[in-house]
Amino acid sequence: MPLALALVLALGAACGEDELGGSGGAPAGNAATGAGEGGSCVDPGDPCQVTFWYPIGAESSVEVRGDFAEGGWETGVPLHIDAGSWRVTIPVPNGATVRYKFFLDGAQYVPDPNNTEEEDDGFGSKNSIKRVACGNGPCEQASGQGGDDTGGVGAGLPAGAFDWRSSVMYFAFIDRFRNGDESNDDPIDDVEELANYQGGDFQGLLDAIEEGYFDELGVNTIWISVPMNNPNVAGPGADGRNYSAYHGYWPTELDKVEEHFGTMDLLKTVIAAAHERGIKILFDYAMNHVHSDAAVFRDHPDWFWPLQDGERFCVCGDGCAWDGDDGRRCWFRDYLPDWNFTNSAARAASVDNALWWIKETGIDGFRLDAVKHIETQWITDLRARLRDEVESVSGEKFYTVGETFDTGNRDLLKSYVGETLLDGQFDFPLRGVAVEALLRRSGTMFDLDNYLGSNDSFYGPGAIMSTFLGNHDIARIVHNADDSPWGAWDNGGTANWDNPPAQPSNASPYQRLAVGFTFLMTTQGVPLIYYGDELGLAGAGDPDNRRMMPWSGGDITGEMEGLRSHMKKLGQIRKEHTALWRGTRSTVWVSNDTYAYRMTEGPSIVYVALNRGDVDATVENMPAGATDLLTGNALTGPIITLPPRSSMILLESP
Ligand SMILES: [Ca+2]
Ligand SMILES: [Ca+2]
Ligand SMILES: [Ca+2]
Repeated sequence: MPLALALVLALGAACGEDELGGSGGAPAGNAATGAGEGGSCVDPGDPCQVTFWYPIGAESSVEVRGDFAEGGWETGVPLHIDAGSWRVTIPVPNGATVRYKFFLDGAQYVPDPNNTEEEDDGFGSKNSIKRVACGNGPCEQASGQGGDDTGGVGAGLPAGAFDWRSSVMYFAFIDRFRNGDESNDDPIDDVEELANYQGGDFQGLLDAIEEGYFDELGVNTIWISVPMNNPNVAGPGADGRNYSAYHGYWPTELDKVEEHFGTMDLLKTVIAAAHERGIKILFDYAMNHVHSDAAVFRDHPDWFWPLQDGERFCVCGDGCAWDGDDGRRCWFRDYLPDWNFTNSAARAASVDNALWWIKETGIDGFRLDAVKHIETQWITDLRARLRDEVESVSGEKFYTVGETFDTGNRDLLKSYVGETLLDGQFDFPLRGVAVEALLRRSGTMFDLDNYLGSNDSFYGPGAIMSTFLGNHDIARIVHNADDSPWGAWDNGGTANWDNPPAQPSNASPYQRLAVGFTFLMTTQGVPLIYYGDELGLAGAGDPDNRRMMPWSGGDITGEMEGLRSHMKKLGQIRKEHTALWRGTRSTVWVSNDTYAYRMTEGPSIVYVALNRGDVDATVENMPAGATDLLTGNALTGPIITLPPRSSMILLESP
C-alpha cells in the first residue's frame, strides 16, 4: 500500500481532498469516497488532504518542508516514488495558506517546479505557496440529496423552491440576438450600423424559447437587456463615434418598454413562455444613471449628482476617476445623469421602480449593472424590499447578480455580496485565471487548481457567483482560444471598427472553447453563456463583440456547430448530475496541460478530465472502468488518455 493511501485511510474520509498532481489517495471505488460516507462536505476543523508531487530526476530522496505543521521547516515529510513521481499526501488545515519547499538529498532546497505561485523567502530564494481549501460548504448546508435541498442558499426557503445553484444562464442581448419582427427595426439617423439598432427584439427571443433553443442547451435562466424605453437619439461615445441606445443602458421612460424590442404585453408573453418551460428570467437593471432626456431628471435634477463639481467637469475617466468616491458620482457620458443615492427620495424612487418591474412582469431576478458605481445603500434597500414584498409572496429566492468589472480585486467584489446585499457577482477574477490556463495555455493547470482552492469558498457560503468566459464588454472569447491567442482582457484596440477579426476557420479554437465550457459547466457557480459564444462567434471589443447572432445558412460553419453540439451535451449532463453544481470538487490529477477533478455529492461521483494541450496526454487516478458522458465511450482507468484539446466527463461503471 502506498504511503499516501495509508495516510488517507488512517485519517478517515471526513474531508474532501485538495491534491497537487494526483494522489493515489482515494482511487475510484475506494471505500474512502463510497456510499454511506455522507458526502464530502467539510466539517469546520477537519483538515484537507493535500498531495505534494515532485518529478523524478537524479535525486535519491525528496522531502517536503514548510509551515503546514509546527516544526515543518525543520522536520520534513518524505516523498515516495509512486505512479511515476515522488508523492506524499498530508493533512493540512482547511483554509490554510502553506509556504513550502522540496528538500533534495538532505542538502538542497528547491521551490515546487509545478507551482508558479511563489513569494520571496527572505533568503534570496522563493517559497512555493499552496492555498488549501476542501469542500464548498459546511456539512449542515451540503447535506441532503432530495429535490427539496436548498443547500443553505437563502436559508428558510420552502421545500421545492428553485435552487439557483442549478442555474445555467444565457445572456440574450436583445437587439443582436434574433429579429422576429422587422416592422420595429427603425435604426437611428446618423449612427453607423455597428452601433445602431440591428433589429433584434422580444419576438425573436419568444421564437427561440418556443422552438426549444434554450432547452436544448440546458439553459434554465435567460438574462435579457434592459427593457426600459431608451431615447431614439444618437450620443457620442468616448471614441467620438455616434452610438444609439441599442444596448438599453440609456433609460428615459423608466416604466415603459423599448419600442424597438416590442410592447409590455409581448414582454409578458415572453416571460410566461419561459416560465412554462421552467426557464427563469433576469432583467438587466440599469440603476446608475438615466439619459438626460428622462423626465425624472428634468423633474428632479436634485436627485442626480451635478456634472459640474466645483472646478471639475465630472465625467468618468475625464475629469473624475472611474473608481472610489469619484466613480460613484461621475457621469459615464455628459448626457447620462448619475443618480445620487445619498438622497433618500432619489433612492426610494429608484428602488420603487425596480420593485414595480418585478411586480408588473413576474421576473425572477436582476442582473445589476455597474455595481461599484452606485451607493451601496441602494442595494441594501432593494434587498430588504425583495425579502418583504417579493420573496415573502413567491416563496422563491429573487436572485441578484452584480457586475463589478474588476479582474483582480476579489475583496472589492466580495464587499457587495452577503445576506443584505447581492446573492453573487460575475466572477471576473476567476474568468481571467480560467482563460489563461484553459484557453491561452499560459502558465499551467497548477495555477488554475491553486486558484480554485482559494476561490471555492471565498465569497462566503451563501454566495452564488456567476462564472463566465465571455461577455458583452470584452472581445469575443474565441480569440482568447486562437492558436495565437489574444490577451485575456485585450479588446483589440481599433479592430472593433477598423479591422474586425474574421471567424477562425480552423478547428482548434473551437475545441479549446469546448474544453473551457466543460470546465465551466462542471464546477460550482452559475455558468453564463454570452449569446453567440456557443458558436464561438468572432468579434473584437465593443461594439464588434455584439454582432448579430447567426441563425442559419453559411454563417454557421461545421466547427461552430460542433461547439454548439458539445454545449448541448454539457447542458444536459449538468442537469442530470446535480453533483456537478452542488457537489464538492476535489482534484485528482494535475499536470502542466491536464487537469482532472471529481465532483462528489453523497454517493454520486462525477469525474472531469481536461487536456488543453495540442498532443495526447494522460490523466491518472481515474476509475478502473468508466463511461464518458460526452461520447458514450467506455474507458479503462486508472490512466486515461485524452486527445489534444479535449475533455471527458466520466461516470464510474457499476
Ligand atoms: Ca425587429
Ligand atoms: Ca425607444
Ligand atoms: Ca453613480
